[in-house]
Amino acid sequence: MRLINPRSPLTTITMPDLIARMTFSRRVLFMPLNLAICAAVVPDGWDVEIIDENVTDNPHVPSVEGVDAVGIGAMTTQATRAYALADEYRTLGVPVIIGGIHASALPEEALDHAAIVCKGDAESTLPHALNDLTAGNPREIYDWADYDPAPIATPRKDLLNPADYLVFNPIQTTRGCPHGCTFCTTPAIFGRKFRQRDIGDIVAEIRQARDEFNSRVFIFSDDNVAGNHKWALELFDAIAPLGIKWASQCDILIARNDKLLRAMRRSGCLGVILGLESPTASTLQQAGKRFAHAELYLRDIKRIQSHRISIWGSFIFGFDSDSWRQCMDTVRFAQQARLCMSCYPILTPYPGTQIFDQYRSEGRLLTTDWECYNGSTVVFQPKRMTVVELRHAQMAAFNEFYSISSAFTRLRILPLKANSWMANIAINRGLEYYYSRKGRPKPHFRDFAVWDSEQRIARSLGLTGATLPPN
Ligand code: B12
Ligand code: SF4
Repeated sequence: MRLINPRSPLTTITMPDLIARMTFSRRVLFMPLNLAICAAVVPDGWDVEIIDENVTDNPHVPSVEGVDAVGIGAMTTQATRAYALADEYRTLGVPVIIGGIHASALPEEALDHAAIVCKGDAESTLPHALNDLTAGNPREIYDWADYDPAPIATPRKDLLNPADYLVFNPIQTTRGCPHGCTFCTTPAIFGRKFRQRDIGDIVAEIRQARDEFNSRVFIFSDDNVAGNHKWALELFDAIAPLGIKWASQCDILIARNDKLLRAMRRSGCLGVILGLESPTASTLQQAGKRFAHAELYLRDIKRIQSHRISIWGSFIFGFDSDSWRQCMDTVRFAQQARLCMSCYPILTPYPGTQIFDQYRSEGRLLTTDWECYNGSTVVFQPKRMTVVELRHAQMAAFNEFYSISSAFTRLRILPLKANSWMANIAINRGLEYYYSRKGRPKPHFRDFAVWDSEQRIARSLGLTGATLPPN
């Protein structure tokens, strides 16, 4: 069986040399954990190989030799390429199975290109699909909801080349999330079923990575590693003796549990990505983040930081109440909270989410070219900004947050946070390089004020059409 990770716009549309600069010359940030897990659950009797198009210079050329079936996994931004590959294999007469987050949201669309679609976890579906294929009577859709949930599998990393990836040993400890944010694919596709992996398996995978690859710092590739505080405490106590360092994603409710924060730090937690989305209450409301309270953000962030756990704040730009000033205030908030890192993806209405349904029914989707669903392209009509303004606000946010003066204020010199400094400088250099290659000045929020006054002058003169340059 051949498993394929299709090219992602992150590696093709973004400058590949920029990616290399920001990943210490590795080709790709993360290894395709989904396919390494698929490989682990392929039934006995099948040979398996993984092809990651993102680590090769040339696109994969489909061939039939030695291939009984092809499995393709894709998030939305990879779907177009996934379908092109599936079409080529279908023409060659090879049965194609498509799975992953996008096909789980739109199985009928995926069926136009593949013989079989697996909805949800591969652990619960792929063995059934392959056994039926061998028996000659496969179904079109295998939905994980129809089967007992299978335990989270240990990935087959032996099928990939560690030298290609910055993060070769991501460890998954949980799957899903107990919350139901309106823009998020996870509850939309997997429901709010929050599943935890066997702690013994997690410890064994970490030990193996430590022994085999000398890995000391791990990324727990979860949506919400501490979605269940009681279980998370057990996990953190179990990994504390391993002497590793780790980082992951979770929700801000950890701030209310000192015991958990102490256990996190004791177990080697360096930092967490928090999906803060916005420090504005009305925006959090549209995001459906019912458990989060903007007015408590600063206090909660300080509490987490007081345990020497760094915070990477993830914010989203483009909700209906967002104006450019509000986006600017979000960056100022991130600076005031002294976040070590932050990111500002553009709101993207992924298929399957409440926001996708809402924007489609309101006629606000500008495209369903899935390659554009990448967090850097505006694919819907925003309410309080133009498309160009929204993209400008995103890049102004990155530019201002990662400026050297901002880094000095947030990180200070002492005590030296070497990792955070390195990451901040890498991103600062990356932005510098990006705009010098584009031959354009770096964007700032002050451009909006200039632009506003130009518009006012233009209007008073009866002229129209002044726009900011695209990023
Ligand atoms: C780590 C991570 C990243 C990493 C690396 C991802 C990677 N491997 O390339 C980084 C930081 C680079 C990243 C970037 C982005 N990410 Co991300 N990321 C994640 C995260 C937290 C974990 C991914 C992971 O390893 N999952 C573990 C695997 C095992 O889960 P899985 O992929 O769902 O696979 C299972 C099933 O889907 C199925 N399956 C998958 N493939 C296949 C194939 C076959 C044949 C079969 C049968 C089954 C099957 O079986 C698997 C095992 O059970 C997920 C959250 C999540 N829930 O997955 C978000 C997530 C995948 N990311 C998301 C997004 C939006 C992005 C970005 C676009 C963000 C941005 N704005 O920049 C970029 C795009 C990256 C790109 N490649 O182009 C969204 C995807 C939404 C969507 N509809 O596409 C997710 C779901 C987050 C969310 N909650 O919305 N991401
Ligand atoms: S808390 Fe994060 S992972 Fe959970 S539903 Fe909300 S955005 Fe998704």
